[in-house]
Amino acid sequence: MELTQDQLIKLYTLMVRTRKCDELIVNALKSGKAIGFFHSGQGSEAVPIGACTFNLRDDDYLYPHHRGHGIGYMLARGLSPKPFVASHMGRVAQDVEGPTARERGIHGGSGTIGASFVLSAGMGITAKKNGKNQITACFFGDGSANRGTLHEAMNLASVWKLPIVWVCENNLYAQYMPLKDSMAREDIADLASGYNMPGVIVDGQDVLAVHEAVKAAVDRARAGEGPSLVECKTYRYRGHSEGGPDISHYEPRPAKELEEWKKRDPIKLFRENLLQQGVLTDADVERIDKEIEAEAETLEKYADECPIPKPEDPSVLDRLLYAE
Ligand SMILES: Cc1ncc(C[n+]2csc(CCOP(=O)(O)OP(=O)(O)O)c2C)c(N)n1
Ligand SMILES: [Mg+2]
Repeated sequence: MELTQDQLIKLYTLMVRTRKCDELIVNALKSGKAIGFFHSGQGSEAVPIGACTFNLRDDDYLYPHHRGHGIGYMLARGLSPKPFVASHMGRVAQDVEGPTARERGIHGGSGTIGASFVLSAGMGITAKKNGKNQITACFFGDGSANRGTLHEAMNLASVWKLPIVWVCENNLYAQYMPLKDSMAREDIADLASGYNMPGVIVDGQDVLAVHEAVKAAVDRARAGEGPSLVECKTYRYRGHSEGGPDISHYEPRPAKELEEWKKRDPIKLFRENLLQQGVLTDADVERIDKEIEAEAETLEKYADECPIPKPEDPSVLDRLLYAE
């Protein structure tokens, strides 16, 4: 099914919102307002937005990738960004409208990368047993693909024809390690043949290409034909985490590489496409930017007023994550 004009505009708007929320946290860390760490996802917004916005049902299960601390997935699933912003400021979100993460099948980001492979296999079994044609979508990075848990989970999923869509956000680095120095093959999609499932490579800067590739994998899983692997080739603009070095091994990451990838920025590419097709006008682009800028300002003020959690409150973790 072709996407409607409204759906195309929604994809564009969600990518811009994802970028803005990410920038908000980066800036808040710099000014000392936010606490803790942050793994920016700037540059790879097309992956969560293209994959999740129109392909998943509300009752599907989802394990997000850690870039942007999952904000793209949350927005694509219709969640409010309030808990995301408040929790990065060390505060507990108040008056949140809309569904919770758990209500939209988001079963967590774990600090242990690669844990989600086996958890997804478990939720794949649940989805199959439920008999309601649900699927499980599992997002992971190129570095995580070197975990042994990938083998256990992908093998079992294939043998039992579990309704799982594996999506790799390949940004060419795992922390400070370039993929070319840590993996025997160049393409993660090649792993699929070892587990007797389809594996495709997609341009991760092209939101429509991501949407289409993941749609085919979701359709296959819902039809009971088993799992598939989609590898999205993308890049991250910022270092591994804020405040840390932006290096490849012990050298700064090549400036030329970043420059080349920025020419194919996913938001810029899609904006140009929509302007060319007449789906958006320059005035629309400006209006969307202004609306999202205003939303970010409101979110920041809102977070300032949210309470700092008390350690004796037993539900504090749940409320920080807004899981319940
Ligand atoms: C099991 C485990 N090993 C190491 C880490 C530390 N760590 C956190 S993110 C990361 C890099 C992951 O790389 P990749 O999967 O490519 O995702 P990216 O950060 O590039 O998006 C590492 C090594 C961890 N959190 N868990
Ligand atoms: Mg990576």
